[in-house]
Amino acid sequence: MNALILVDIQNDFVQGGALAVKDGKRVLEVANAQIPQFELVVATQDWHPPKHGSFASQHAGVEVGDVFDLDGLAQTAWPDHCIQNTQGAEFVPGLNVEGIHEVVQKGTDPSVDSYSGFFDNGWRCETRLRALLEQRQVSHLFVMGLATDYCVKFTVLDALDLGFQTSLIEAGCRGVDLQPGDVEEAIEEMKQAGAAIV
Ligand code: VGL
Ligand code: ZN
Repeated sequence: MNALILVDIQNDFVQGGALAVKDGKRVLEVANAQIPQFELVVATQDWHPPKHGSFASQHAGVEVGDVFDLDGLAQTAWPDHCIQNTQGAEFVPGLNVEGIHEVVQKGTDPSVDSYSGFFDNGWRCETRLRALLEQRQVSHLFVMGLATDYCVKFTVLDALDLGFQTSLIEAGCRGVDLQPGDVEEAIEEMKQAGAAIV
């Protein structure tokens, strides 16, 4: 059985959002075209408490884009984004939310960031994503969304690690490209790890 994983298609990651990804809204049409083709559609949501440790605003002298130590892990500092129950954390209007069967939220622990839909960045805690997929006997994942070089990449790498056959729907992804070339590198990394790029 196949499942579609929609990664973080949320207001803060598209035009006008706190951490807008260039052309982020372009993933909507791809998502809406794909959704009806899957028996199981799972959407992840970045879902931070207001004082999340990944926010530059929480650390004196740390600016957006800096890398600092957060509880023993190298952490990129982000603007405040995807705060629980705010408009920025909502799915982008126009996304076919009726076609989404399950929503998995991540990034709720203020002390650790969580790019992957499966685990936090320290692989300390797991979301319910794997259990949900195993319950439905899913073997093949099709992954798309925002952002290619962060949440999409880490979701794909964890999925492969967990033994899921994994395909990246490239046209349905857009990236941050904090450093130019990051997106290309992320796609290469997913490919090397065994993802099919479709
Ligand atoms: C993401 C940076 C911080 C993402 C989430 O969804 O790719 N990136 N939080
Ligand atoms: Zn985040």
